[in-house]
Amino acid sequence: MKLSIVLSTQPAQFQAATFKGDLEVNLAHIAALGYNGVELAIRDPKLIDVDALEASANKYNLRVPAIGTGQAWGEEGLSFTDPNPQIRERAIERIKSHIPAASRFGAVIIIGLIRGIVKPGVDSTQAMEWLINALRECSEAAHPHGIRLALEPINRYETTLINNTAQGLELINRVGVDNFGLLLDTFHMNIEEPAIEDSIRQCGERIFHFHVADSNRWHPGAGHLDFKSILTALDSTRYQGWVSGEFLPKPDAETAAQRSVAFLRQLG
Ligand code: LER
Ligand code: MN
Repeated sequence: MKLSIVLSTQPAQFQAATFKGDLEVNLAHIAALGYNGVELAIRDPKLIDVDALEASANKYNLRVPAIGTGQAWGEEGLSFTDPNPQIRERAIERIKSHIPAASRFGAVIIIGLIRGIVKPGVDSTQAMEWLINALRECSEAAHPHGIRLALEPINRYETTLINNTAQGLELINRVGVDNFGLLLDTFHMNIEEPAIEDSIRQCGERIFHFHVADSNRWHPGAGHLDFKSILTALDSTRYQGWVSGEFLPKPDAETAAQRSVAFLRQLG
């Protein structure tokens, strides 16, 4: 099992990015704990020195399987479904601007909260149309670089657009491009899916990335999810990607990361 963990490259409010702060120190800790990679949360690639980042990741022998983009929503309010066309356009350009770094690392680009919510006064059919067009445009721009986009179904308390895998699969059909798939997150699945394992099997080869957190969003092993059964279902889809920890830094980031890697590795 290839294990990674979320690391924020810039200050952010999002609480479940386990590691924040000094990048080099965090990379050293993550590698020492036995992780194989880091999922980088990047608000704006313009603020990042990709060469330096690549050199640091290489120094600690860490891969970068995915790039998280949600901070552009959390910190700047960019979204694919904002009623203001300029904000929608900036969100599309922001996602396209991740393509060079994603190509460098061979990383999946994550579409989380930057998809937005159905804002008051916006018709939900219209919001869905904006979303589909934006996803198609970004996926088509990423395609020649061999880069894939993964939309994450996110629970109802955080967004009103695409909460579960059934909606995610319908969206895939409507976007209609091969390099667009899903990121499944066990925390959100525990809230929204009738049966987590069935949903994983239904998504099959369209699972492009996978987040793990327990039912309470602490590290795996701290809540009541059955990770043995969940990972067996993931394996049955012939998933070749990464299992990426995205959980609260509780009781603290290092302890959580250490307990997660120990717990997941003993599951086999
Ligand atoms: C991001 O991966 C995520 O899971 C969301 O909860 C972001 O708020
Ligand atoms: Mn997630």
